[in-house]
Amino acid sequence: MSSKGHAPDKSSGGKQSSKQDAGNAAYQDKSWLLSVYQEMCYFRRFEERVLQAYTTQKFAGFCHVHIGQEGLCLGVQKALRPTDYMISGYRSHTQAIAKGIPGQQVFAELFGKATGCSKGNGGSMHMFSKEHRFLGGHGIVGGQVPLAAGVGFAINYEKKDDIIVCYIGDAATNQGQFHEALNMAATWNLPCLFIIENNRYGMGTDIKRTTSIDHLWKRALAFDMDHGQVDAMNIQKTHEFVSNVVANIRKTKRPYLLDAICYRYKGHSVSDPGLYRTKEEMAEWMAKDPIIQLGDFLKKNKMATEEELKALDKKGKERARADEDWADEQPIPPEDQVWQNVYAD
Ligand SMILES: Cc1ncc(C[n+]2csc(CCOP(=O)(O)OP(=O)(O)O)c2C)c(N)n1
Ligand SMILES: [Mg+2]
Repeated sequence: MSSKGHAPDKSSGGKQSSKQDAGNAAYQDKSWLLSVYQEMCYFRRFEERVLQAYTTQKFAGFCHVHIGQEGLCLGVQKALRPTDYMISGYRSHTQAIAKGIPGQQVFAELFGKATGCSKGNGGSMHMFSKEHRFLGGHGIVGGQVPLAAGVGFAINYEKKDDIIVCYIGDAATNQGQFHEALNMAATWNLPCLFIIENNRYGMGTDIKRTTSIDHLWKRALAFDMDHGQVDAMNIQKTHEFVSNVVANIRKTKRPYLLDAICYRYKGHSVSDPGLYRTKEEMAEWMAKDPIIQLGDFLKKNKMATEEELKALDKKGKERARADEDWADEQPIPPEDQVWQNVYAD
């Protein structure tokens, strides 16, 4: 693993470069691959149900789905220990599930139910679970980055060998607090893995119109921080790469900035039809779909047939439906909950 990072397509000025190919046999284990295939299908079906529930007015407010970015979500999670922390932005339903929060509780949270993971107080943008060390769900763009640095500081203070993964949007890297927090993390050697979910758009604006650099890993150069770039449409590459990064952070305690190249298929939120993108661009990215890529790999290597893959997808679909059905039956919070956690006792 490089000490100062790499970029597969261009030298970053780092000391060494590290490989990105899915060459390690551990990541070609059949049962592991089939299980992550099924989980990615479940995440996709879950988000499709969320969209459907929103458009049929089962809930309201903000709602941002993660469809297309499943490979990153799962590839990262599989590289972590349960005691590691995670913090994210508002596009985090399936990240919360990956971190261990039951999908039923995420659906119940969307519906504002008492048994939602934030007791129905948070909604789509504020999934949270202390138990599962998922520290939000944050609606303020970039707001999670200084919080992640704080958690990194606490991990070191308590002499633990956990790490914190902090997801950030590409547009969020233009926020001042992103730069302040990365500077602190690098200066104090905090065990933070900052992952840029580089889907190339901030709402409807192409990154090229807002950002002066061509590769977002270059943000790390200003802080002399370890960094790299990964093809996050491919779960095998992502998992192998992130596993190495995580092991390195645990060993060195140095933070890392990962530029994860991905794409969101839907608009920014439920109210955005995404018309600023061409059909050709969409088709180009959908051809690299993480679920299709892994399915093709499984078929090519005779690990699964088309029928077996369909059956795994069906299971994912049923699981998502069961989550929603469960959430439908849950009670709404008691009226006096509205005053809880507002003022100090
Ligand atoms: C401080 C702040 N400024 C602006 C907004 C409005 N806003 C919400 S999402 C967003 C774009 C963020 O894009 P990106 O960071 O790339 O994340 P993505 O939605 O692509 O996952 C903006 C400008 C906000 N929520 N907070
Ligand atoms: Mg973005």
